[in-house]
Amino acid sequence: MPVSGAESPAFRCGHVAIVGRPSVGKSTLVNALVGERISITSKKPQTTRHRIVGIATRPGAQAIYVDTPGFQTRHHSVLNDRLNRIARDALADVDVVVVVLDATRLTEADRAVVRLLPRSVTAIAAVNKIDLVTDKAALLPRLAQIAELFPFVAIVPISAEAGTQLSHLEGEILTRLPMSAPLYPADDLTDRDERFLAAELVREKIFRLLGDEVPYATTVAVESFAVEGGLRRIGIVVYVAKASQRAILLGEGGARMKAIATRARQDMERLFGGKVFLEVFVRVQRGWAATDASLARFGY
Ligand SMILES: Nc1nc2c(ncn2[C@@H]2O[C@H](COP(=O)(O)OP(=O)(O)OP(=O)(O)O)[C@@H](O)[C@H]2O)c(=O)[nH]1
Ligand SMILES: [Mg+2]
Repeated sequence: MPVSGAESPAFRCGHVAIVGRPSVGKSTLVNALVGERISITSKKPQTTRHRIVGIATRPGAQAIYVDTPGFQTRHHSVLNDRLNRIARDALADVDVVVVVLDATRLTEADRAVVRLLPRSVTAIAAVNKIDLVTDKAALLPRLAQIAELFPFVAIVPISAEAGTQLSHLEGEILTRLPMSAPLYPADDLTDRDERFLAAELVREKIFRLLGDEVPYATTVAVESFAVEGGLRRIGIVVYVAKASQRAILLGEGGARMKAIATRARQDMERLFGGKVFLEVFVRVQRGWAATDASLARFGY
């Protein structure tokens, strides 16, 4: 139900799904549109594992962005199937879909994402990472190629990281939202609580600081979260699938884990606006990603 009704008759509000193949910059875009780092990002594909909402309230409009895991069809696992399902489900009941594409290359995975779109949906193509395109003339044929994929209502070249053309993209989105009172208070930035954000920040540092194997064998859970005045005491458990991964995560004399925890704590302090005392434990939990039932236990 709308939070406030009658005072702004011309208000627009609606849900905007952000979809695309892994690593195209969906979460970076959501963060840029919201103006706060609420969704974690990294160079590694499938960093995002949950549906997470970012809220941006402007004069006359509120966009509720639904960030999703990267949709991919190449690697099959119970977790990947789950991530694809989250991405697919996010397309239901939204007012606008933003398909994020990479200006430097269009792949079969991009086409697979576009095939998920119902024909009737209002879809905008955000062609991201234009800062990496040195030959701007190469952009035009790419945009023409994208126009062939789907009847997009707009195709907007952007750089989510550099902030290029984001207000243009936002304009295209907001004008297509239905007339409605805002669904969230104006200062809400996400639907997720601090516990979730804290766990995600630890997972982000693992994705950023480790190689290609361990992040995918890892999940994170909050064990304790207590607020004492301005101080938050947070205990987080990182689960890995094997003892060898635990050793890699800890690093020599625990140095790697220390770096992960320090960076995660600094980000938490900034995001929550207060001091954080963070403890991180690493436990081996064989098969945490093996079945739907065990994934559900870990919040997937
Ligand atoms: N050069 C450049 N890099 C970008 C841009 N946007 C995002 N990136 C980088 O691309 C990588 C992936 O970004 P994410 O936002 O995590 O991508 P994602 O689509 O959410 O990825 P998944 O959640 O794994 O599906 C990160 O290293 C970002 O810093 C951009 O506009 N330009
Ligand atoms: Mg993401």
